[in-house]
Amino acid sequence: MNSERQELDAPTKLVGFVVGIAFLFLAALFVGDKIGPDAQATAAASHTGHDAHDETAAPAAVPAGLQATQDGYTLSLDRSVTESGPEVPVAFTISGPDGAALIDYDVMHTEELHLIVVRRDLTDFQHVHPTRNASGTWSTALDLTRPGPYRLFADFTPAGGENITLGAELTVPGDYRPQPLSTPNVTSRVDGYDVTLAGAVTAGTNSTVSLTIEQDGREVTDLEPYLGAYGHLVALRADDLAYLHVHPEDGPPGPTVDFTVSAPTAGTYALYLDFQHGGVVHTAEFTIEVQEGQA
Ligand SMILES: [Cu+2]
Repeated sequence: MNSERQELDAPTKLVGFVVGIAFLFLAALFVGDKIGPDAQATAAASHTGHDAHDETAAPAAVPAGLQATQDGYTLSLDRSVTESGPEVPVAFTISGPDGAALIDYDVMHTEELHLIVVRRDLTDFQHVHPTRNASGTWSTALDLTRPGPYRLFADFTPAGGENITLGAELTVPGDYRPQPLSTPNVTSRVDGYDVTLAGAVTAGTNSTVSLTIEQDGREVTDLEPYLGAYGHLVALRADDLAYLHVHPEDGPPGPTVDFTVSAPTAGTYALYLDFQHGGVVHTAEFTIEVQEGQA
């Protein structure tokens, strides 16, 4: 604009007048240009707000766990194919926006990073806490006895940042025979415990689910803290293994533990409840149908 303004310094009054008018016109255009995009942005923002209102808290972002790269962070496994076995070593890094392996994490649920592993057919769920070396490489051992594709979810919070869950696939070659997902259930038996699930989950909103734990017909009231709570719940969407964020609610050490679940869509989900009792972590598994939210 500066060069154009210099050209407007014409010598005669007439030309100066005409050019002055032209300058005002150009100035108006310039201001119009400045206002235009802002006005459009404002209109777009209010339009988005309108949609969000219509869909009642529909999440705007892609669900967690479906991407290996998100917000500048990348989960890189040291290999994408590995041998089978009960304790297969697995290593990975999380690189940050600067490309370097991330070494600064915020602790969340008593750990810097939670690694959730499940075979694609939602069996062989594992929840482990790898160890990190000084250069940012995480290492652990996984039970990959059965062949097939496994999804790994790294759930972490960069220091001072937002919680992220990145996903990557690790394949164990062999004769993969996917098991059908169990039909929806409200009771699950594991290691001599009976766990009962109560509460319906509705898409697009926060729902509370309550899990009640019994052993030999007696309510368990001496659950031990696990990851800073009396239970840890993971929910995965069956169609694509989208990873849901679930928050434990404060409460007594049993028999009932409550969680707040937010499912992005209706459909079938697998739930895995980790709880600790008698010094051992047990995992109860459920299949639930999430209901359509009210339009
Ligand atoms: Cu964990």
